[in-house]
Amino acid sequence: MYTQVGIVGAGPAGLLLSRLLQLQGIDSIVLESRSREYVQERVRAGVLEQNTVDLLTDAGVGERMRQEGLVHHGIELRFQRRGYRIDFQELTGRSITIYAQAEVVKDLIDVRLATAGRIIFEAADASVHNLKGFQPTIRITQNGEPIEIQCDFIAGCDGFHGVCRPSIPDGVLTVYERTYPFAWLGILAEAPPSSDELVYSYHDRGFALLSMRTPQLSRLYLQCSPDEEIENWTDDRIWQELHTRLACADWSLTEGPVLQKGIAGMRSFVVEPMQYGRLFLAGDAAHIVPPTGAKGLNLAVADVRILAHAIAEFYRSGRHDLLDTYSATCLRRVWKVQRFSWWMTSMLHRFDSDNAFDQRRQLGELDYVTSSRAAAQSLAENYVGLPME
Ligand code: RFL
Ligand code: PHB
Repeated sequence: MYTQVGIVGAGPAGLLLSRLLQLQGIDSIVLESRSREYVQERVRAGVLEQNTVDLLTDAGVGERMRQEGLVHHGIELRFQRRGYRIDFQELTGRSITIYAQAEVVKDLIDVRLATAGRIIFEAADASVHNLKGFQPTIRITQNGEPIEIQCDFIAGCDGFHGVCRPSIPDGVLTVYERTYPFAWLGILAEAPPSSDELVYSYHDRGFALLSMRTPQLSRLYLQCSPDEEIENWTDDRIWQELHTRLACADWSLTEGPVLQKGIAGMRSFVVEPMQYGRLFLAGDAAHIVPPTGAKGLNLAVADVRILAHAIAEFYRSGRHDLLDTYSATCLRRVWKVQRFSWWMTSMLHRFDSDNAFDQRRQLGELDYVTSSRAAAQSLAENYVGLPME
């Protein structure tokens, strides 16, 4: 089997890349280890930057997002039982859209399958070979049969636990990493969101976040210990803790049946460079941000936009300078987004190692961000998404 671009992973990065290439007349095959149902139901991100919304719209996958997505013009920062709004529209003229990652994935799969796109689900034992040669290959097993796919390029869009990044020989990549001494316990609840906009709350007992998916579905998070067992968190205990940490004057939290719950660890992670020979890493395969800035999905989208453009230019003109500079181009944005995600995380979470000074300093920072236009504008500019270069 031959394809111009072999794409490992049918997350947002791999699927969007496949769509952007198709629009340039470039053929690809997407190889995914999980089933279609699994990737379409996975509960993940929910916040789309305006850049992401614009790109999905331009790629012809914006229709349902425009109808069902919730456009938000700000967020609330809450501390010491008071809420302070950061008005994105006024500070930046831009907005964000709440639309679940699973819906983005569904829309992309639908459009690819409707346009003769090739996606192989439940592709087992993926491995990548001959990365420095002119024709790298991907091997998989499908229904017990081995398959080899010859490619001009391979896109490693297989997430943090994928096979592409570990296939790069030792000594090539430099890893930059920070783990955080806490995790997020997240729930999806059948309850109308208790606020029109997202609420990020700093509390003595730890961070809490109120988000949403639809006018009927709330998504809520609590900072917890990374070795916490989900079994120890009954629904009652979760709601109790949310009430405490989100408490605010003249406001109440609406409860509802918990449909899903889970715990996710937090890390900041980058590899440099994001390419090796004809293998290009994109999205979580190359970098992870803690979720506090809502950037992971948006950063994956920014990578594949640059990669699709570089590959298209190569086929159009034979020029490979954009491919050669792919990693450097992406990393400029990656590090700015890493800084923002780390900063939001540090400002809003309780660290066990913090002393009374650190807590006062955090409150000073929250007071500054919510009272200085310059500081609020900096948060807003990053949250809605830095301009695409
Ligand atoms: P994905 O989505 O992990 O997709 C990778 C795909 O590759 C497949 N795969 C393989 N396929 C074949 N062979 C193999 N050996 C394979 N190994 C893996 C996987 O099954 C999967 O389908 O990576 P991608 O495309 O780079 O997308 C990244 C985003 O998913 C991620 O950054 C975001 O979900 C992060 N994130 C958030 N990002 C935002 O922009 N806004 C948010 O509000 C936001 N909230 C979140 C988040 C991530 C969270 N968790 C669970 C980590 C909230 C949470 C709780
Ligand atoms: C979400 O809705 O899942 C969400 C929102 C904002 C974040 C992280 C996750 O910062």
